[in-house]
Amino acid sequence: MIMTSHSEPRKYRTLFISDVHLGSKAAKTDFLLDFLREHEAEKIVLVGDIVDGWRLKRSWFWPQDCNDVVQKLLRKARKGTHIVYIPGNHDEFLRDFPGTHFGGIEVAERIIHEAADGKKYLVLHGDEFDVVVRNARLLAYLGDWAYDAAISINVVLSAVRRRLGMPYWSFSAWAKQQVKQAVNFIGEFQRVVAEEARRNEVDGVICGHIHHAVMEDIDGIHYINTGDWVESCTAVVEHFDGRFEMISWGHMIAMPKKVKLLAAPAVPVLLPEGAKAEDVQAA
Ligand SMILES: [Mn+2]
Repeated sequence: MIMTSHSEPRKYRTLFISDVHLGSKAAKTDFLLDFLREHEAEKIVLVGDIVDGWRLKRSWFWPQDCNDVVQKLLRKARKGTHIVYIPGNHDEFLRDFPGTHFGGIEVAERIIHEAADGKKYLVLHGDEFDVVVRNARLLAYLGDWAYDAAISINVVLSAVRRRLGMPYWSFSAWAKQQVKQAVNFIGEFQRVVAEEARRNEVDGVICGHIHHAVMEDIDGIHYINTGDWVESCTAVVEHFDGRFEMISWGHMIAMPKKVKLLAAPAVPVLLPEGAKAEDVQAA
């Protein structure tokens, strides 16, 4: 556990965290615990893949740190923090419970977040767009109905696979194996998600899933990806004036681990042999 001696935690209007992958050995729970101690917000949105259900299904790995993270969040909820949990594809077991609450934490498929400055943001995990990115050219040709159908089919297929006990087939995972195409994939994903925000007539979108933290303008849409707590240790905060900021917590703590962190690929297990992290990071 990391011991730090800061005074008061920093306060924000909203805090967005995704892709913690609790239950996977790669989860940087010590960093996250430290981060949660130092940061408070009126509202915390968990943007998916917080618990790695697939990993847990294969082999149970749940050290005390994982309980500490859950306890920390539940305690914050008890103390009045509004916490929303948007399930991702790794914690899709929660998708069967939209609208329910557990321990004061609300489960929702996606939400519209209204920032302090009145701007609206669509918040979702983002895995439903894997299929759209994969078939981008075909869907553009076929039009809107095919786009909607592709997303619905993907949702139904993954539900069927789940019932059969099969792991979710993730296009992003597959795409990252094709290292040369990974750069294209990230760009395509961002474009498709921004397009979904436009369809919802909002100013921006906040998502996770591809473990690529970034805040940028994509054709007039404010695209925010919260990154992950497997490698980059990033979170996005909304200040009380509606301004968003990316916080990179891995770089905030000076410790030997940092060197390893910077050198590790975004999703180490997904890289083919001989591939270098830089190949993926090049985007
Ligand atoms: Mn995901």
